[in-house]
This record gives sequence, structure tokens and C-alpha cells, in this order.
Amino acid sequence: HRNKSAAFPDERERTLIAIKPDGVQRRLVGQIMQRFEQRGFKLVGLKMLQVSEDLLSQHYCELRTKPFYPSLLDYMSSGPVVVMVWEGHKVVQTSRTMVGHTNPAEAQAGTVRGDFSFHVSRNVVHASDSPEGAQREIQLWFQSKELLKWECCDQTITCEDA
Ligand code: IDP
Repeated sequence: HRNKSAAFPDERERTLIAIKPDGVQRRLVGQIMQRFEQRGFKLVGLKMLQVSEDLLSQHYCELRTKPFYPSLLDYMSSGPVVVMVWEGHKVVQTSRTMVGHTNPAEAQAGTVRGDFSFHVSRNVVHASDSPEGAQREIQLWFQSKELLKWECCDQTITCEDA
């Protein structure tokens, strides 16, 4: 059988999604993961961890001069996070749409932030904002052996070749 992923590299695009400490505390992990599963994306990495300050400062290096940066680090280390890598066609852009505006007050209903939050300081979830950013973040959060290659039996149904 033909290796579709090799022939269509776009289907191998990956993004990093993290359920932040408020999402874990509020028991939203299952509902959030379900949205990515039912959209048709493939889960290739998953773990729960208490994030170190070192990892957080690298993850949010572009925000270090922002006034909210210290409280962002406190928030992100206030409890465990669940971090995932999802794979699929245009997964970065589609995930950003699914997650919604950074500020939940402006996020549309139907998005994760629009359905589960109302304040920018507790916005439940992280999603990479570009394919390049996703690659950087995935390398930061995961070792390559933690990302699994597996064949999804519905791939020929959810995604057309051409
Ligand atoms: P993004 O998470 O939607 O990509 P960024 O601008 O990269 O948005 O900000 C990263 C995170 O920093 C946000 O998700 C949010 O948790 C936090 N943040 C952004 N702006 C503010 C703010 O004005 N006050 C408090 N926290 C903020």
C-alpha cells in the first residue's frame, strides 16, 4: 500500500497545543482533546508535566519585555499542564481558529477560549501561531522519541489526495 504521508508532506504539518493549568484544574482536558480528535487531526505526542521556569522562559522568550510576563510565568507554573502534538493538513492555522482570539472576551463562541474562558490572563489553552513556531515549540517540549509515527485508518476518508 502506498505511503500517503510521504507523497503529501502537507498532511504531516504539526502543531503544539497545551492545556494550561486553569484548563487542567477545571477538568477541561477531555473536552478540549475531543475537539481536535473529532476535527480529524492525529495525536502524535501527549504528556502531563509541571513546567520548569527554564522551559517557560524559552517558550515565551518573545514576551519577556511585556508587563504581564512575570504573572504569565506564575500562571503557567501554578499547576500541571497537558501538552500535545497534533498532526494534519493546515493543522497550525486550523488550531488557531479552533482555539480563538488570545483575549477570550473577543473570542468567538464555538472556540475553546470563547466557550470556556472570559479573561486574557486565564485563557485555558496554547496553540502555536505558525509552522516555524510550532517546530521550535515541539523541539522545546518534546524529545523526538516521544513523537509517535502511526497509521490512522481513517486518513483516506478525512483527506483527499489532490
Ligand atoms: P497567544 O497565546 O494567543 O499566541 P500571545 O500574544 O503569544 O498569545 O500571548 C501568550 C499568552 O500570554 C496568552 O495566551 C496569555 O496567556 C498571555 N497574555 C497575553 N496578553 C496578556 C495580557 O494582556 N495580560 C495577561 N496575560 C496576557
